[in-house]
Amino acid sequence: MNEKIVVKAEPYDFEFEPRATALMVIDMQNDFLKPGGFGEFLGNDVSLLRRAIEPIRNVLSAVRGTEIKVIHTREGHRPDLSDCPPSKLRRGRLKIRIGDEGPMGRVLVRGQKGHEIIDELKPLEGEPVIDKPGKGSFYATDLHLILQNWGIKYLVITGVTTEVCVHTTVREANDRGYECLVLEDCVASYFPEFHEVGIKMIKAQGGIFGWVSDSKRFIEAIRGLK
Ligand code: C5J
Repeated sequence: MNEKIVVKAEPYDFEFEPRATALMVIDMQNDFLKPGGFGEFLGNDVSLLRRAIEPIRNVLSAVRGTEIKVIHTREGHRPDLSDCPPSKLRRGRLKIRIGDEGPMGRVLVRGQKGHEIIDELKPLEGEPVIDKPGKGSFYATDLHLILQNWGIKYLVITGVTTEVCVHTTVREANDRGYECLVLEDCVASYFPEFHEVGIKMIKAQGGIFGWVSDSKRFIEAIRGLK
């Protein structure tokens, strides 16, 4: 469909072409959302992130079967940790660090249970999963290449955490020329106050990093695409 769809959003309506749009689901992994993972070892209450699961699930089922592409990311490292900066390994002086054995296998290591995307949001065949060593989804990954090959101009952003991997990705995407729409109820933080300010920062100054809407307004806008 060449026609543009309009979503009610802030700071003003977001217009996008479905065939040039990708839905990104960022880092919805056991390590961040389940007890006994990296998020908990950092000292966080991981239950705070669960509020995003149901809205993301609704958006995924609205988007699947339309021209809008779906792409997932996971934060984590090679088993030999050769892609993990020593600064990241040291940071926090944690008792259980990246690469150590935890209840869900080695923490934040690819191939381990903790690194997997949560059961509720498992990727379907044909939906690429980008493994990233950093917070930003573009850094040291082939995300930009895939999006360019698909002709993507617009990104609909969901996932965790609002002020860390979501924000870093939105900022990276913005500098690469993508128009980003963040769905407020589909992103979450261990710190509700950071979530609130993080969302405000995206849409301030005329949408300095992009637009903000929510799952209901987005789903309403794409009703009729299937
Ligand atoms: C964090 C992320 N918070 N996915 N990672 O360490 O936001």
